[in-house]
Amino acid sequence: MIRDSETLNVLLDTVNRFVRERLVPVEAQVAETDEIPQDIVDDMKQMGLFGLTVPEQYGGLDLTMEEEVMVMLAMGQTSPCFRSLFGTTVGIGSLGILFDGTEDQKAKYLPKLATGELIASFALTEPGAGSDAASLTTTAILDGDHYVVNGTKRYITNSPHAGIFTLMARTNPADKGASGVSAFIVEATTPGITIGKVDKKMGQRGAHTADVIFENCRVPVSQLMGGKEGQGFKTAMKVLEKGRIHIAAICVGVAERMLRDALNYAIDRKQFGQPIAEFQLVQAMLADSQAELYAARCMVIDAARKRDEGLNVATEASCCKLFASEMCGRVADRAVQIFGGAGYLSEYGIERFYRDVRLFRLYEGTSQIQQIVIARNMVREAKR
Ligand code: COS
Repeated sequence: MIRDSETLNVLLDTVNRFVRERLVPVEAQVAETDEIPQDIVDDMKQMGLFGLTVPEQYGGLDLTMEEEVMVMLAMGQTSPCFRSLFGTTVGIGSLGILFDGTEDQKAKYLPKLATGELIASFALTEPGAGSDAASLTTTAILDGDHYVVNGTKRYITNSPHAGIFTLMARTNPADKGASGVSAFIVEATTPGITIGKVDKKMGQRGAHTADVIFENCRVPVSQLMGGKEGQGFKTAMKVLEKGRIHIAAICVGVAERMLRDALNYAIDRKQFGQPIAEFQLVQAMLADSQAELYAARCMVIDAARKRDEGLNVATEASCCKLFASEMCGRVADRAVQIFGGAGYLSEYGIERFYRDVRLFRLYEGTSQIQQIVIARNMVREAKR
């Protein structure tokens, strides 16, 4: 749902200009240094990018899903590490508070998240619990008016910068399943938290992940999400469901960028006396990419609209994430192929995108997890 297209267009114009004039020129530098320059971070805060999804009453822009998708399509036109910096704060790191937090928790944290004063991270994955998220073993044991948290969270995006963690931990160790898990808002300054070494990754340099280790970390009872135990897994699933549409939109945006770069290269590059864009085998790669991109774009917008209408989009969200992330990988591969030898050299940038987008098929649920969610929902629906 687009509430006011004029206001949205102003925002999109601003984001498009920011991407074109500020982000694209520093893509290579950020990849080289693994740091997003502070003035860019400050500009992102000022533009309200950290508060895209926070309700207006807490100082955010309160975008609908369709509006958020539009902004992500624009953000996708540059290296995905830039989106990642505010992505956990507008997405998986803060949505738990928005969906299931108490009024006090919302009032305390959402305004600071909206301005970017606090960065939020989502702490679900563990060394032994990835796709099987419900098997997590981090514990949070009630002791007076605190929970004592012990365990290690892995691959936690933005953890080195986080002000708060949305933490999923087992409050009932006797219950090994999803219903033994609770969600907490944990302030990063709480004693007993150590952030591990920043991970060396295949791509998305500038976006940082690390382990978060909790050792007898005493978290006040007031930080239990929604004041209710046993709801944490469901909170995580709801958060991830929305996050999957957001990621799918980014996949579409980045694929558009890669295809545009490949098309321009194919028009410029001459072999056998003519631009390689005139060769049908190259055209096949361009056309397949364009068709798949169009399909993914339509899917993402459709899912966003349905979510805005209040419909259950669990299946659609997984379809979008599955198709858009796999599409993005295929487009990246064809783009490198069209660039030929230049596609393998870092100075042309396309090999960086090729590495960057590989993550899309893995995080916020692998492609195989999306297939499982889709098929399970189909079977459940058919049995009804
Ligand atoms: N919205 C609300 N509730 C949901 C839900 C959703 N989208 N999906 C599941 N739930 C609920 C279920 O209804 C169930 O509740 P009841 O027991 O009351 O019926 C509960 O959550 C457990 O669900 P389920 O039985 O499906 O859990 P499983 O352990 O079988 O796990 C998968 C399901 C595999 C889908 C889940 O573990 C998953 O998504 N894994 C991937 C995790 C992930 O994306 N990690 C990325 C890390 S963050 S970058």
